[in-house]
Amino acid sequence: MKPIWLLTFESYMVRKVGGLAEVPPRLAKALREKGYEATVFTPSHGVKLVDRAEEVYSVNIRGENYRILKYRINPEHFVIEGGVFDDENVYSGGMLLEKSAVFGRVVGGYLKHIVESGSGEAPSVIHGNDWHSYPALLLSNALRVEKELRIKLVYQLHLLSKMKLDLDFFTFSLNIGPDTPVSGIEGVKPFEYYFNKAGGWVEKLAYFTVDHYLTVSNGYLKDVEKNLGWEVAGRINYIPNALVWTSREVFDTVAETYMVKNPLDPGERERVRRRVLTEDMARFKGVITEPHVRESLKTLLEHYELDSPRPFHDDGELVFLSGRLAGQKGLDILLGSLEHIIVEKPRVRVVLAYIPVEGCEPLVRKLGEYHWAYNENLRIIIGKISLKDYMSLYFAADAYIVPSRYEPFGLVAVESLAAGTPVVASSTGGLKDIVVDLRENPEEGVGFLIRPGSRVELAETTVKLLEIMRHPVTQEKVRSNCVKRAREFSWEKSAEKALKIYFS
Ligand code: NHF
Repeated sequence: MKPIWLLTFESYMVRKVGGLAEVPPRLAKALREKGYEATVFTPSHGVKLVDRAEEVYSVNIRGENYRILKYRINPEHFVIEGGVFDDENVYSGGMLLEKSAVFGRVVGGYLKHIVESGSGEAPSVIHGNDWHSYPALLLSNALRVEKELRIKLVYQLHLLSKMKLDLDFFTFSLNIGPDTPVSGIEGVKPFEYYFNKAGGWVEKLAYFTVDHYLTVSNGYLKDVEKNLGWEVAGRINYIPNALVWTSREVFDTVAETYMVKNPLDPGERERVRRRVLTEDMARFKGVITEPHVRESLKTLLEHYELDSPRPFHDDGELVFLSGRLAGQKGLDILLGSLEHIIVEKPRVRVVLAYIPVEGCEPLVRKLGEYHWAYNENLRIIIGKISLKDYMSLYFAADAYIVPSRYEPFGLVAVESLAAGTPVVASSTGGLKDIVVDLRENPEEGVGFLIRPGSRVELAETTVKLLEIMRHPVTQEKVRSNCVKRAREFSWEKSAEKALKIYFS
């Protein structure tokens, strides 16, 4: 069987910023379990994996030497290192365009090399994720036309960026001339034709020039269609994301630290919560991995004393939130509803664990002000914490909140369900597919869906959920619903759907 290449700017096995890092490697692993030779291609972003690697290809681009290193991990990774990829910033620091172009040229160069030398097997499918992988798809497209190759090109959108690029970018950074023949929805045409049709908008250009255009949930698919325009209606498909961790993995990990015997037992949950809130919080110190972001936030974090979280004086109902520190995630909506929640539930403990991204300074300032004002009830962790501590927070929580303005999938929601913790989420994108509302389905409900942006609804439903969780019998029932619901999101199912799309 011919290989399947999955291209991504993030893999949790090399470098992770957000949810994207979880998806290609997990899909690749599930495809391998079905007997397909799936490989993840990703830049090193300055990371050196400890495993021994074999160099499969090297190329010189503008005086820099780039290498593809093959790592025999599961799933197999081809990590590209050298030149711009020695830089540790993934999306920040002004190198992104250059990184995306070089990624394209190395992957495209490697494809050409194996086709011409016959030294390896050309893939049957190249599946690019988000616009950073598009240059690689485009160069593969041009090569496919030139050499009459049989390769399916697949593009999966994880978050609309509306990124626009100049024709110069393609001409100078990718060596794709305006006349280069590429194939697309209207057949083989000069590149400039599709470029103009898309107005330089990469996500639209991708739509015109790949064989299958996908996103990550049924809910988000509708948003994408609306955004891209009438031509795309009914022609986009989706492969749902799935579990980052199983309930077993969370429960086993938590049991190691907190000696939990029955993970659904409300008494045991409360014991873990007390330990987490009143003792262990002290060591939940976040690490910021992108140097550019770390530098720009250093003084702000010190100023607002956000650099090391203090434990709470005593226990209380725990509401947990996490994610990237971006406007999309709606953190300001939660902050706006805090007063209301605290008035109703004075002992509530709200813990936020957020990964900062470029340009998040205004949000950090806002967080800093709330941190001072709501000292009794609020703790903020900025940066990454260990997986074990992250799982413990999910496990200890009585409610998890996803106040996103829009959300392609919302991996955090399934992470929470797998930990047995119910979710209050905005009714948007993938969250609509994940959360079963307790008001509509009391038997199988796992939380509440609310109008995106509504502070009042957010406060009211959070208070309501905390009330429900106060009663041990209902709490246990809701928690077991969450665990059951999480099982619906399996990579096995998603890999099956991917294969149907690839080979249809
Ligand atoms: O889960 C991976 C992730 C999604 O909703 C998430 C997002 C970016 O915003 O598909 O991509």
